[in-house]
Amino acid sequence: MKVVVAGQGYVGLALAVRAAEAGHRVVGYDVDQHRIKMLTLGDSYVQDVSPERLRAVLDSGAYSATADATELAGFDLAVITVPTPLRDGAPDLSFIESCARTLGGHLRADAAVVLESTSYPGTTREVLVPILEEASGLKAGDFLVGFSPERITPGSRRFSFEETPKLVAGIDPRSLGVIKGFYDTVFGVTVQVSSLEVAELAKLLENLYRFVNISVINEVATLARSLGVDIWEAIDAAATKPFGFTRFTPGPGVGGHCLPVDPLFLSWKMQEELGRPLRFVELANDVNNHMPDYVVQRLVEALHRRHRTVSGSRILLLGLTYKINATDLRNSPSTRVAELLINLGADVRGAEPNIPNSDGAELNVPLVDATPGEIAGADAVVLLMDHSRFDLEAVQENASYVLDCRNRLSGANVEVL
Ligand code: SAJ
Repeated sequence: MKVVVAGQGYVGLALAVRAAEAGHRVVGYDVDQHRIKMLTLGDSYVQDVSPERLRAVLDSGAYSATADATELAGFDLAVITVPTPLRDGAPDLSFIESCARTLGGHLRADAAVVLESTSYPGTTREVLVPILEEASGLKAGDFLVGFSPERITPGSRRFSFEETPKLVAGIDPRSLGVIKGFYDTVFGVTVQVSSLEVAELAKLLENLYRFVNISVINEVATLARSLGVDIWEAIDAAATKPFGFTRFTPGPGVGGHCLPVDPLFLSWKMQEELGRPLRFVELANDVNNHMPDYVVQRLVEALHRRHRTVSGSRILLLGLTYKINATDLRNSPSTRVAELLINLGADVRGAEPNIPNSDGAELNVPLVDATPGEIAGADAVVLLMDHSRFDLEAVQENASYVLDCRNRLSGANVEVL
């Protein structure tokens, strides 16, 4: 099929390259000219798409990248993989809307448009379809429409892109048939559901589940600490139960552009529909958002025991991106920890091997390498993200004090969160 993938970020590029490898003729469309320039040169900026794979589909002619919407003409199937951020707690669908207008201008009868971007139940039917109809002069049914949530886990070594089952929904049986037929050529397993809204809600359930359950563990971790009980051992013990329990671990907060964001789509829709908040999301948000404060509170206590104050102390933060081995800084709790410590007058430095030190400009802390000297020179080290690139032995040996938020270290100089 002639396939357009609109939005060439970590979701769209992975899908575009995979579809090209599966034999489709794919046009990767993005409004960001710099991205298109890099893609055309074969430079992949997406962790899970290697330059070799990108160059192979470029060379074969199966994939091309463009910012020129006229090159979208004649597509059989277009997938929308653009961001759906929140603006002051409300969904910002402007990227979907502008993309729909662009695609609608090239939408022909019997061609399909699939939304992959995460949003509240009803978005495809109530927002996307009317714009496509208006821009194309056609009616849904003349063209095909579907929703298929992305399930990419950046940097995951366990679950590959194509092996993760893919939910597929269509606005009508014909849409479902054609769209499922496309995804069957790209993914090992596709799972069809009976409506667009079921697929939209399923996606939000996946991340609501994680977000709330991580917040439960975070809150109980603060109690366990006060009781002098090792929460990490208690979690491992609970996890020996082979059913009915999923292992989540405490941390300095919940970052990224999925977990802290997706549940808020549901919260917003609940308020819209029923006039009251989705209380679990509000509570989980509050607990998770206060974990950076809890990290700082633990540091204040630890330094106090050493007759030091945070003010004037040198503190080395290990791991500034939002999760282990991630390269993304979005909503990272680490930057909140840094901000709180700087406000208390600490000399804060950050070690983040997953981003170039030059990217430190956008961060609020100077970036250093986690050398034995930097570790030994700090009054306190905080292990926030236990990236594989860190030499944890060197941390354990050289730090005078470590607050270990990931339970990876041991020793008299180590305290766990
Ligand atoms: N976190 C904890 N404790 C945990 C798990 C996570 O504190 O037990 C924190 C992480 O440090 C991070 C945040 O939560 O700051 C989010 O971590 P995550 O493991 O959920 O990773 P994400 O945000 O990349 O979530 C994605 C999601 N994938 C999609 O939305 C397609 C999620 O559904 C996946 O389950 C998750 O990856 C995954 O399993 O890696």
